[in-house]
Amino acid sequence: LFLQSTQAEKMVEKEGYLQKAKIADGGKKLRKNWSTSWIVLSSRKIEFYKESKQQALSNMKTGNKPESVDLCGAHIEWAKEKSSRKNVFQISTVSGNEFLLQSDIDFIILDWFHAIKNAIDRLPKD
Ligand code: I3S
Repeated sequence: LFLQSTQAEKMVEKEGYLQKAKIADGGKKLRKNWSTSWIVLSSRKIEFYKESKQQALSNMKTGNKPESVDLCGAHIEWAKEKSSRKNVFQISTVSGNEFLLQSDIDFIILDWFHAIKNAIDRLPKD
């Protein structure tokens, strides 16, 4: 069986740098550790790259994979109480992964929040 993702699935909707902290993996709490991540949103997933975009692109050739987050059934909400930082929201996946994303710049975090929320709302819930 030959599987091919559709053009729509591959299309990048938004990309850029944000502060990221993964706080749970498969339902297990993790120690919060903020770092800059290059983030790529497409219709049904978000990819987190640890490196700069340039570094990530060159790593792709060597098969280095980013962390991929399935947005089907995911939740997004503002998470003021989860950090002393301003402008923090949380994404929680069906698989029990939780991520905090943050930017000091209001319009940047608002744009990201709405872009991710729209992507989630367009997807089937399961
Ligand atoms: O929610 P917490 O535990 O106060 O989060 C802080 C810690 O993760 C801290 O690292 P240590 O666990 O090594 O102390 C980070 O450096 C802080 O940035 C975290 O707090 P903020 O409020 O920045 O999310």
